[in-house]
Amino acid sequence: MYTLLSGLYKYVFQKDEYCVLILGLDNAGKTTFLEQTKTKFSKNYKGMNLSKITTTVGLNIGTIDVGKARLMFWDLGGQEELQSLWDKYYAESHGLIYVIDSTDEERMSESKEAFEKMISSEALESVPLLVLANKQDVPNCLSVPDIKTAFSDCASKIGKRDCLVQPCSALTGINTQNYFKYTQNYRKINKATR
Ligand SMILES: Nc1nc2c(ncn2[C@@H]2O[C@H](COP(=O)(O)OP(=O)(O)OP(=O)(O)O)[C@@H](O)[C@H]2O)c(=O)[nH]1
Ligand SMILES: [Mg+2]
Repeated sequence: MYTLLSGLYKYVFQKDEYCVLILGLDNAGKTTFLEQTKTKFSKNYKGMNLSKITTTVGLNIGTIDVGKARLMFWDLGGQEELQSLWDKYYAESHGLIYVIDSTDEERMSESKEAFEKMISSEALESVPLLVLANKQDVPNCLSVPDIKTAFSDCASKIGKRDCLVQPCSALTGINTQNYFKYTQNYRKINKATR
């Protein structure tokens, strides 16, 4: 009887927990995105001043609840010397958000290389991927089709994994909730495959 009741309790109240990695070059807007997301999804969270965010040395963690899912975000520093730490987190992740600075045409190939290296990892093989073309509030930034062209070499490495590319602005909050749809996708996929 206890087992039955505790099973029922868990079924009704316990949330499925997922770890979502937020990666991308330094200055892409990962921490801004995390703060914006925490503010949007957590009722009592008083968001920090987005203009006061400084470069991440190490990692920031944030948790939000979306329906029956609890998402734990790991936002890692994107500076070159910190990128070697990214793969330590791959095996534990259920979802991946890769943030691109759409205003930084000069570093687009550097971002593509970091992305390519990341998705080549076996540990991420079945992990669904959300690519955010960030800073779309800035006039004349690169569009999603421009970014898809710059990343076109990576198509075969993305393979059949679930991948969505979204324009957004972490600073203004435009489109930052779109990954909700993605969350539902990865829940289904991860339940089946991981
Ligand atoms: N205009 C604009 N600026 C943004 C946006 N998102 C982030 N920024 C700015 O870009 C800069 C870097 O943002 P961060 O969130 O610190 O970038 P990060 O990817 O976490 O960088 P690292 O921690 O160094 O890896 C900050 O000055 C932000 O205010 C955006 O959507 N639009
Ligand atoms: Mg950061």
